Amino acid sequence: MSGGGPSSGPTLAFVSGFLGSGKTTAIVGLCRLLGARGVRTAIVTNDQGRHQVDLAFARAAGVPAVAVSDGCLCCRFDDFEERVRELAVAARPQAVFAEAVGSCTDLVATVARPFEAYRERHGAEAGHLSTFVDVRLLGPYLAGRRLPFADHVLYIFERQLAEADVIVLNQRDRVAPERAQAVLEATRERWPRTPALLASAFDEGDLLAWYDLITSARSRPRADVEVDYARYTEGELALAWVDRTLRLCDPLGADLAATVVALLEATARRLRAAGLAVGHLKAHARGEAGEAKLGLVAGDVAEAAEGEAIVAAFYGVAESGAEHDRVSLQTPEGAAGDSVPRLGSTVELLVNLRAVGDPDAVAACLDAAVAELLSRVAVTVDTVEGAAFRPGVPRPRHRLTGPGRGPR
Ligand SMILES: Nc1nc2c(ncn2[C@@H]2O[C@H](COP(=O)(O)OP(=O)(O)OP(=O)(O)O)[C@@H](O)[C@H]2O)c(=O)[nH]1
Ligand SMILES: [Mg+2]
Repeated sequence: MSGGGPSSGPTLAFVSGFLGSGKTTAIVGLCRLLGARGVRTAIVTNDQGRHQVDLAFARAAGVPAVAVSDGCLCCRFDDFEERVRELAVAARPQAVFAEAVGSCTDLVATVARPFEAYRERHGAEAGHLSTFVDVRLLGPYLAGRRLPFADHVLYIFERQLAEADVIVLNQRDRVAPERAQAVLEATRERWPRTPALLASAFDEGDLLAWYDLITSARSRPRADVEVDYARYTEGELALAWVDRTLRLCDPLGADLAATVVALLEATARRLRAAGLAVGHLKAHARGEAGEAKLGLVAGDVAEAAEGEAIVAAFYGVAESGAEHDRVSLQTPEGAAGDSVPRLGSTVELLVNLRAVGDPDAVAACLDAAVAELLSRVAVTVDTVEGAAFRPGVPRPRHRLTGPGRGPR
């Protein structure tokens, strides 16, 4: 990334990687670090839905952010360019991070190359494509163990890694160092031409090492990977997207943070019991006393599973599987650890739930968790809006392959 002077446009780093791998956490963390060092940054978030937890979280952290919504960057390429132009004027960033939807692949051909080719339209430089992956999922995947996703979903997971300029093995703080190192070595064996690093999205040194890699990695031809769109489409269609905005209120004025955590954990428990493997259950909660992002990802469930039982862990092995349903919390400043931040007694909760299965069945788990909550505590819950759908067939606006070189 050149860093861009006042007269040149920003450099744009593309960030892909499976649902819940830690893209937003790392990007927001890095933007805050760079901001403290005087580098102006901005973020483009992207989702198939309209109301994005990632956008809310980036803005809560004070990073200028815009969203490409209702489709992925490749299908909404013109909108993507427009948003980048808008950002360049509004925030004059030197570095922009564009996060792709976690179920997207083929980004080199359909996003990075077209972005390079149409530089004069938006004025930004195309940088590297970093692919994030949860080390807790990649380890078992490379070892040939079964993961609870259909083959076509795993196809997307694998293609994202195959086309990366840089692979970031994230969530390293969640596994023993020697295990993380073994996954790094297996990754280098599988994709020997691709620089790979272990990271925790909450570790400043790791984030700066990632930045260093994407700003200094030598130019190399962008990887031209084949993508079988029939399989890619099958993978997308196997997933469910459920978005919901809820307004919770405690009439006695009590803080609702623990209630929000309980609601999401009950949703996770019901998904498991229904055999619907979670990709990412994420939420942004904003109350009069504070805000937080809450989440549970596939890797958390895999981590909670013992030994070979990863698949079983996703499918209701134990009613008492509290470990499997533990939601983690983040404040705009960073990891919240075990402490639950105060939110207040009136909370707007935006839920983005991505799982494998039928959208109505996934939505029903959230509905049932709300009903369970209402039967237990005296809060009111109003649904402001909601949607349940499948991500849809990928139809890129452009697809460019060829001998073009990667970022300089
Ligand atoms: N301990 C730990 N938790 C992490 C790390 N990175 C992300 N998380 C947590 O993992 C969850 C998912 O992180 P996100 O940054 O939202 O993941 P994402 O890839 O942007 O997810 P999608 O946009 O839904 O695909 C959140 O609950 C984070 O707090 C990490 O390196 N270590
Ligand atoms: Mg994200």
